[in-house]
Amino acid sequence: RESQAKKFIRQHMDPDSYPNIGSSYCNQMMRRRNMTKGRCKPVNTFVHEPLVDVQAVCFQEKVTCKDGQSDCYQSSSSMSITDCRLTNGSKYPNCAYRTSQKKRHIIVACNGNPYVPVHFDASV
Ligand code: CPA
Repeated sequence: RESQAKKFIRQHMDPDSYPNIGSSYCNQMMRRRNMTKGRCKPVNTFVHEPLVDVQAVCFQEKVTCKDGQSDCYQSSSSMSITDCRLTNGSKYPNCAYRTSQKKRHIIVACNGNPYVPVHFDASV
């Protein structure tokens, strides 16, 4: 079965496509990365930075996660991200997303040994 660390990479890492991101980026990427199977995942963030820089966030500022757990970390630098949000009228299996590019600090939850990102909590 897919590990939590691999799942984070599949769902949230896209270091290479930036800055060539068009308005259909989320429609294509949400499907290509298997987040439109069974249901349309409502919100998902892709990070356009090297994997090592995202993994390093696990050793940066510790913050409380949205669910109250204490294993979240906020990046010290702002990072290039793309925020994908399901549009209001979108109906499964036709998952339609709005694509917005941003520079934000990311907040991820980390777990395991090695201690790596397993969940994307928020961008601020
Ligand atoms: P994911 O990273 O796969 O919040 C729900 C999903 O929406 C979440 O999925 C991330 C995504 N999202 C996003 N960008 C946003 C807001 C939301 O991409 N701006 O979560 C992976 C797994 O982690 C899930 O099975 C739940 C689990 N999880 C939730 N909180 C956790 C925590 N504090 N520590 C460890 N695992 C946690």
